[in-house]
This record gives sequence, structure tokens and C-alpha cells, in this order.
Amino acid sequence: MATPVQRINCPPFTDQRPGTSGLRKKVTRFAEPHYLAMFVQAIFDAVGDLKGATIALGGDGRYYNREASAIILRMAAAHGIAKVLVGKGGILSTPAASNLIRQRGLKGGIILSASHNPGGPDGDFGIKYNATNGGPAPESLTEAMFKLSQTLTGYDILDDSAGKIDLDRIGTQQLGGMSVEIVDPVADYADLMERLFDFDRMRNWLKGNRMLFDAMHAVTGPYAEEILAKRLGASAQSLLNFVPKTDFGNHHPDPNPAHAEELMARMWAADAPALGAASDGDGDRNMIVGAKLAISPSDSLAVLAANATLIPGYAKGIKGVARSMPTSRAADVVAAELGIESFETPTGWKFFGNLLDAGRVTLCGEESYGTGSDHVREKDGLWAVLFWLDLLAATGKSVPAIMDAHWRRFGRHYYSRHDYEAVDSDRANEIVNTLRQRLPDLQGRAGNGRRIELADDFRYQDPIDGSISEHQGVRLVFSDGGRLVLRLSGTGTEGATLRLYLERFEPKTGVLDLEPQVALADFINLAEELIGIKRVSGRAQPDVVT
Ligand code: VG1
Ligand code: CO
Repeated sequence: MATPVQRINCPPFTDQRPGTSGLRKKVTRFAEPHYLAMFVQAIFDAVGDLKGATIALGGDGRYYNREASAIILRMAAAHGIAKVLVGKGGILSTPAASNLIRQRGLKGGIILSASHNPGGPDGDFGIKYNATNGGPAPESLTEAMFKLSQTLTGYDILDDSAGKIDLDRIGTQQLGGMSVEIVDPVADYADLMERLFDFDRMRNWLKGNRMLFDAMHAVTGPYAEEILAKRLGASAQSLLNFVPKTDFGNHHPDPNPAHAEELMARMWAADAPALGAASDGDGDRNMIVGAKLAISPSDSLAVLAANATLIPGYAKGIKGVARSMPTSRAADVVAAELGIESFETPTGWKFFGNLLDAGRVTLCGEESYGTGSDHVREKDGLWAVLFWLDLLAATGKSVPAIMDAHWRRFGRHYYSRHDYEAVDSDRANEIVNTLRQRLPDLQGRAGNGRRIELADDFRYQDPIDGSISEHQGVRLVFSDGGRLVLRLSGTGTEGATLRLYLERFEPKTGVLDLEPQVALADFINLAEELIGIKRVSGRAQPDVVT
């Protein structure tokens, strides 16, 4: 059945450079005629070799997810793609998409998400491509997409006579010469979790203990219902905001203490559950909270590494650990003690891909509430929640007790990130560039009883393929183990977001009961003195503190 392929002529859009995690813009931009289609054309051209291939498609269910899916399917058919696996309703969490690509041996997949950014008609939308290994496209590929997007003259798409795909009907349908299989977005992923964790042990634990999971009205709702409620028997009261909404109920689906307010309030109440957790828009982030104790994501990575052998999927031990540069060095200390390799990569999950593929690391993490392992090639929110749940079940300890023991053994890395959002781009660049220029002067500078041992702009050479990524963030490393890091966000859609990362190390015998902002007060002042974000931006304080 020949369905006419239409060639739509269109001049290129100049703003299609992918950021830390795909292309992210306002919905209003994406919904402009041809905007999405032109970028999809750039993806297909950059990936190449798609004739006869099978790919995955799904998203976090935000506003414009369905419209975008329909356009992409018609374009896939026009490009001779043989088959597309689509999550029912156009839904796939980012880790579930990664798993689907790997399990079914697909060429790759397209994920529609702006992750933790707000949704709705005035919110954000995003699109990213994941490769055959299930991981985010490497920089070489996203760079190629951008280059192509700047010279495109149009795109290919099936015309309307091809008909429409019913995204809500499980099973196979035809679109032109292409078949579209609508799959259950949860089942394969839930099965994978059963292979990694001790479901009997967790089920037992849940009989005598309570947990609270906040899906933030985003994609993990159905995943949590299947895994936590159905397969593990968690009570109905254990799930919060589990009905997905296209606008996430008008909140930021960002699992941190600032945005998961209700969860935090419940975890600080007198009858707090033993475990609190939340995930983001596309299900790849996680926040872990104990009774009156929020776990810093950097600490979470370190705890998982230190206790991995208690979990069936990691019982044989882990090969190595990788963390993004701004993430605290807590995991490095654990790796050193375990005698395994540790790696420091630029921000963004794509930089873990080669290390995971090469079998050099098992666990990876980012300070931005991202944790994951070699079970997929994305960070994985629910996986991290199950890891903690299984850990609580295995040890019979509370979250605060696990943290206390961890800090006593390895020392504590007090940590915080201060975000200044929607800063005027010129001002933000001025702040970062001024600091860059001053690096040679700062190197070796002493003051306040500490010395700056290293002042540089992070440059990463991938240990597997040798590729180099420069300007990945400015870091000042102090003689007492503290660090200040400054970088510009690559996921925002308004002005520039400055991220200041603060870290201070207290060795084993150190004070264990300080609130991080208090423990870091001295560093916060030092950062302003050295970098001057408030002075130059005119902001009195950060917009978000995590
Ligand atoms: C942020 C985080 C980074 C994370 C990225 C994507 O990037 O800092 O650690 O990998 O978001 O996460 P940036 O450039 O804004 O700092 V997600 O959950 O959007 O896929
Ligand atoms: Co995300």
C-alpha cells in the first residue's frame, strides 16, 4: 500500500541545539508549524540508516505529547522505518524507554519529555534520542543533529490520507508501510525490577512499615501503582499524586525539598512513614527522605555503593562508581574503601554510557536527584526507591540510622546546590567568564585557614573513546576537601540558570548533626566573595536551594 510521502519545504530554525538532555523549549515554540518536525528530521538524518529499523517512542505524558507522537509516527513511516514500539497513550518513562530499547534490541528511541520542567500549554516540552545501548545520544550525535538542523530545507512526512494511530489500543496497527505496536509501558520494566530486588523481603517489610511515594502527577504514577501497590502490596495511602496530568497539576515535577512540599510536610510530621520518596516528570529522578531527614542525592549514591551486596541484583559486588563532577565526593570515599574504580564525568547521563557499556562501572549518580545502574542506560527514579526500600528491608534499620552509620564510617560531605533561575543571559555569562579569567590568580590562594589547591574549568576525556568535552564547569577545590563549583544549566528555557554547588567534608569524627546550610555557611560566604553571583546579578538569594 503506497501512501504518498510529502516533502514539506521549510527554512531551518536557528535554536535547535540540544542541551544537557535533548532539545527543550516552551510548548508554544514546539507547537509552531514545522518546529518539531524539522528537529525530528535532523534526528533521523543524524542517526542515519533507519530504513527497515525498529525504534521506540514514548513520553512523560505532558501537554503536546500526543500531538507530537502523531507527527513523529507519520515522519517515521515516511523515512522507511519498519516498526515503532509505542507505550500505550504515548507514555514511557525515560528508564522504561531505555529498557525497552535494550530488551527488544531496537535501533534506538525517541523520548518526549522536558523532565522536571513544568508542563501545560505555557510550560515546557522536550525531545531526546536514545541510541542502541538505550542511553542518551552522545555529544557527537547531538552535535550532528544541531549542525544538520541548521542546513535543513524541509522534511518528509506521510500525508493525512495515511490515517491515524490509536495510541490507546494495545496491539499492532499499520501506518502506510510501517507497523506500530502499542505496548504496555509498565510490564517489561516491572519485570526487570523483580529480577534486581527481593520482592518477598520488601513485601514483608511493607506489612509492618509505611512508605510514601509522590509521583508528582507525572509519569511514574502507573509504574508505582503496578510495582509498589500491586506487586508489593503497599497500601493505597502510600501513593501521592499518582494520577498523571498533562500539566502535572501546575507544579514543577521536580523531586526536591523545594518542590515536593506535601511529601516533606508528611515526612516531618510526628507519624511520618519510614520511607518517603518522589520522582520527576519522566521518572528518571528520585528523592529519598527518612523521618525528618532528606537524603542528599550525592549521599544516596554513596550509600547504595556501600551496601550494594545486600541487594540480589548486585550481590556479587559492583565494578566501579561514576558521578558527575558537581556531585559530592562521598561516593569516591566508598569506592576507595571498596577498592573499586571511581570516575568523575561532566553533568548529564550521556557521559556515563561508555563506562557502563565497557563494564567499568555499575552505579552512577548525579547531585540533581539522579541515580542509576547498569540495568539500563538512564538514571532511574523508581529503581532508586526500590533500592532503598530493599535496603531498609534487608537491614531492618531506619533511614536516619543508615545515614548515621554511613557518616560515622566514611565521614560526611555536607552538600548543597544554589540555583539562580532566569538570570539575564549576559549577566550570567559575565559571572562565569569573569571567574574563568581569574582562575590562574585563584590557584594556590590561601585564606580562612584553607588554600585553593585546584582552580580549573573542568575538561573531560572519555576513558573509553577518548572524546574530549571542555568547559564543563568551574571548580575550586580546597585543601580541607571542600569544593565550590559553578556552571550554567543546559536544561532551562528562560534566560540562564546559574548553579552554584557547595561541598564541605567532615572526617569520620566530625559533627553529624548540623543542617547543611548551617554547616556550609562559611562556604556560602566565601563563594559570594570569590564569585559574586549576588553582587553581579542583583539577586538577594538563590531561587531554589537543594
Ligand atoms: C540538569 C541536572 C543534570 C541532569 C539534567 C537532566 O541539567 O543538573 O544533572 O542530568 O538536568 O536531568 P542542567 O544542565 O540543567 O544542570 V532530567 O531528569 O532532565 O533528564
Ligand atoms: Co528527568
